Amino acid sequence: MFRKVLIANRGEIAVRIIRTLCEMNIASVAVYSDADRRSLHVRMADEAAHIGPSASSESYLRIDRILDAARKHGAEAIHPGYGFLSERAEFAAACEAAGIAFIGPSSEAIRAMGSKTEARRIAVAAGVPVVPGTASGSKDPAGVRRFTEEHGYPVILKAVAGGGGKGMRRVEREGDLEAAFRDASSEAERAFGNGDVYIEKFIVDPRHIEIQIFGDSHGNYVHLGERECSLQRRHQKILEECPSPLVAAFPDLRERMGTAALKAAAAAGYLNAGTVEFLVDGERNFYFLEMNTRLQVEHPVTELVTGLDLVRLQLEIAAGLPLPFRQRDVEWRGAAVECRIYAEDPDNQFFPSPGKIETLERPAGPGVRLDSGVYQGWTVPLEYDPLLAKLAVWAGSREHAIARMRRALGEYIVSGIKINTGFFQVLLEDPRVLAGALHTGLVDELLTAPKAPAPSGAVTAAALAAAVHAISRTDNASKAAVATFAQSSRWRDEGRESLLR
Ligand code: MV4
Repeated sequence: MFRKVLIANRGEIAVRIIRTLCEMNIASVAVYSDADRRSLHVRMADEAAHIGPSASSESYLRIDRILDAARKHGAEAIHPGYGFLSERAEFAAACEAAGIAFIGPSSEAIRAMGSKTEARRIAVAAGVPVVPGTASGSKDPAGVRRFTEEHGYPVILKAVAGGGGKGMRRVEREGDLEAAFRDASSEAERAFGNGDVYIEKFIVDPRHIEIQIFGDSHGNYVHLGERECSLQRRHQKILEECPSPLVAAFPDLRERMGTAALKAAAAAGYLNAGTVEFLVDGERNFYFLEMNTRLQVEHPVTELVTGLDLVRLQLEIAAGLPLPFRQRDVEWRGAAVECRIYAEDPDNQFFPSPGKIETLERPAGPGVRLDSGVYQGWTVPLEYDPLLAKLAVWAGSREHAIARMRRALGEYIVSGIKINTGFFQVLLEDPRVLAGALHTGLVDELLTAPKAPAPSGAVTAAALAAAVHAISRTDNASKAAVATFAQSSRWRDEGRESLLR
């Protein structure tokens, strides 16, 4: 096993990785920018290397400086975390060339999966269902027009180099196709330096369910089941859970999606941790969407339900060890929910709210896990993603996990900055969320729900009494709160083209 590992990341995920290194008696090397001199990950690591100014382009994205730090500190391996360089094939290749183990898949696998059409090709070749669409991208709309002539509307245009919603356009009718194609292509060119666009049939109100997989260097593959990630806002996941309520209701789905995910991974000769994303339609048909070649933000819900440490598995596989268990040994117990805690103000259009954390009270108690990258007295820098922490809970049932999450959210109190815990309280009161009837548009629907009419003096006591009788107290409270969020969210939407609705 490695004796020393460098973490090419910051914040809560760097802290998460350091914790496992500590348990495995592996020395940790943090890297930090000017803005992160006093950050928790630097304090927790055994050693630390300054890698440049606050701008990530001058620090966390600098392959040369990170490799210099690894050599200087004698690190034998680098864990990239998520974001930053984690899915840059050239970073994995540079590590390989420097004789430093990259804790993740090969640079070729990262490059292959970075092309959405190449990933689709691999899935198709492996016999995994994909959404009907074109096999390759183009800068010329002729190919996608031919597709719509055969398959009709609605469709979705996607950037070949895309991800996270950039370079995507939903198109409802022939008249909009040409302009949408040009928009998607130029947006993709600006964002990824590649304006190639392909087309898929649009799946209406899908669920987003992903499968965690692992492959080792001995040819063993296992899947660790699914995560339900349908609750998103503007292509950012905000709440994730395991099991998916859909899989809980139709358990054969886990086996079928797990097997499909492993077929795609094996076809790509995939090594280490990966996530295969699927869209699931109203008839429970699932379609391969893309494969993420990194440890994901939401990995804790899988850890809570399977009892495994995914970072430990990554380290063991990168060190050449075989997976320490077989597929039949994997068990899923109870239910886990995770909320992403952001320094942002839900009452003010979810604007980032960086600043000094004056006071901080952290949730704890039975079944509560807090993966946090902050401490009281620290100043949240404005240069980076404002994710402060992930609050995850485990309980015997989904119902209990949600109750436990609401209890833990209530215990999470900060002053000096705004956090989004109140928004989760509202979300976790919504009848559709409680019923597990999730889809990727649900959060936006909640946020744009019409504002309840203001109470008027003319309302009679009798009418009030009847209304109170008809609608439960929690329902009222949640509607009022949702209306507040809806109002602020509409401000943000002004002047912006809504991507998919
Ligand atoms: C889709 C889709 C419907 N049909 N593809 C959005 C992010 C990107 N990874 C893929 N996305 C979608 N692709 C087809 N053919 C709907 C979405 C989508 C979505 C997917 C996952 C999670 C949230 C989403 C929010 C809106 C749209």
